[in-house]
Amino acid sequence: VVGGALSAVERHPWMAAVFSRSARGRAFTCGGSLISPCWVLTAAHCFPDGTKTSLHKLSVFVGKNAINETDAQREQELRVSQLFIHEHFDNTDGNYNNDIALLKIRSPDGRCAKESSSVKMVCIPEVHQSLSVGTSCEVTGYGREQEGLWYYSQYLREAKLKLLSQDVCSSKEYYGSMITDNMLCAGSPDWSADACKGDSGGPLVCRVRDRVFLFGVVSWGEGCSRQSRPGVYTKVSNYYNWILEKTGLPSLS
Ligand code: 4AZ
Repeated sequence: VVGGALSAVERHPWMAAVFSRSARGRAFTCGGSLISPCWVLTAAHCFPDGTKTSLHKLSVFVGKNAINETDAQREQELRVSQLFIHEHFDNTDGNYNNDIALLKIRSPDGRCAKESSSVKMVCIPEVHQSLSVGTSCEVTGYGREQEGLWYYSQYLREAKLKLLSQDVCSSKEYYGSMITDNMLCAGSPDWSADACKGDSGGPLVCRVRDRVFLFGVVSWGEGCSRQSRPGVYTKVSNYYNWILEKTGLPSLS
């Protein structure tokens, strides 16, 4: 996150961190959001091997503040038993259309995530529920604090962003035809804050009548905090029924 502030996982207790094991050890891969005790929503592009991804190489943490520190008091580590990548995820135009994936998580004792002050679920907006342009939302993540840095943030950070209109975001001064109806754009009016590399898969949340909803999944953008290049997010409300179908949950709001 660029231009934000230090957060605390208690402020965003649905925040998940996806790691993958490689020859070089365990590497932080993407953010995610806890939408039920057993399910984390993230981005499809976090899994370059697609449906061939080895699930036993993945692990998911919830309740985590620092990416390189263990906090046994707060964090929970979970295994991944299922991965659903959206059937129409498509990057042939370089715009990550349908950039959404679900991870089914399982604790070592065969249960799921346990709710606590640092671990809670976020609501999913209903189909095509949309907010007005200019609504203030928040993005969180462990990603870069500036575009040019090679390292990620050590700690969870947050930034306030405003929703942009589809018309502005798909204008030729912005991203043109790269923006589909499955995406939404959010930025700061002075371009000082944005998601950045490493924040992918993580949450863009907006408060509606005192409840917090996951409106976006960090997906892409040209650089970070560049003028007229806002962050692009998967529009989660379009996937309400897809999420119900894959998870078998009765409701999400
Ligand atoms: C990335 O590479 C990335 N400024 C994520 C978000 C944004 C840019 C890049 C948005 O993961």
